[in-house]
Amino acid sequence: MPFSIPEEELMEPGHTACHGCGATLAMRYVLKGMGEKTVVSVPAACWAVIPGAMPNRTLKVPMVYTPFAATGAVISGLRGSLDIQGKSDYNVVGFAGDGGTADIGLQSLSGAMERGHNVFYIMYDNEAYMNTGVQRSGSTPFGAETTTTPVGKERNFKKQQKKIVADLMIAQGVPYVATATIAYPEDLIRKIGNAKKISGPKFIQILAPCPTGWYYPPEKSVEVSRQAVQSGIFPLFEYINGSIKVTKPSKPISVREYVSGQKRFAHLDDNDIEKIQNTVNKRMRYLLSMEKEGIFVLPAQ
Ligand SMILES: Cc1ncc(C[n+]2csc(CCOP(=O)(O)OP(=O)(O)O)c2C)c(N)n1
Repeated sequence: MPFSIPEEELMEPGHTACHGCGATLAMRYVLKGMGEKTVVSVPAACWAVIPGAMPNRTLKVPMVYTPFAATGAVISGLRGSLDIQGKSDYNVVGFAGDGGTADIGLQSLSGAMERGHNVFYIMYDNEAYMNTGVQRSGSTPFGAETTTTPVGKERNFKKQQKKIVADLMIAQGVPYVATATIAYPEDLIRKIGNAKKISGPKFIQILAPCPTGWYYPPEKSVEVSRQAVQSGIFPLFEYINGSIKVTKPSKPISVREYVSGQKRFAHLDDNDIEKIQNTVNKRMRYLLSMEKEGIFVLPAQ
């Protein structure tokens, strides 16, 4: 069946984000996929300030602000209260940054998913704590410079690998897990549509490039996001109940090309880039083997 992007906009102009903010497009596309019967919960993050102050608000749907660590708990409660009110047709969406997901909110997220609530958790992944000034998170990739991993003479860039929260969600039995990015809106919105068909917890990780923290020109956000997919740095996949479908890059590029446009990687030498390329190749091979073999996990329920 032909797929078309819904015309209705649930995000209005006038937000307070930086120029070129990938996270604003992520929210816009997520809401297009969700529709107006949606309640969003946002923890401390860029998106806590992006909608602006009352009475000026960017979003046409209700939004609940939560403490940094609490998104999973709050969406569990929202689901329960809407169901009691007979509003089970409303989508409950947690929309949190990578710091609020991979680090401080992980226990709350994991608990909500384990309890099996019928909720969506969207991790918008700009790969650092951007709202407070580009500090490293568990989701910052190996090699990146941040304000807490300043390169200097010691080459003190981030030495740990990116924590892949989507894999953690699969491992704990979440029935729907996908990755998406703002360069491919049809893919993103289609995945929201597929997730809506599943009753239970759903987790989608959206790469949302950040010109302010990745140090590239703001007009390049969509291009950088596309390069992340085409280089294999951020593979797109959709996992439903044991089966995973991986999108093979249509016009593959090298890791070198991806990192060369972002100043957060400017210090990397040939060895570092080769190390990242090897990791990317191995990860893609792993995902493709999972696509072939299927993934066995104990179902959550
Ligand atoms: C318990 C607690 N610790 C620290 C903060 C300060 N704080 C507010 S937003 C933020 C960064 C959020 O980073 P992330 O979740 O990655 O979202 P982003 O800002 O990148 O959108 C931090 C550290 C806070 N609000 N609450």
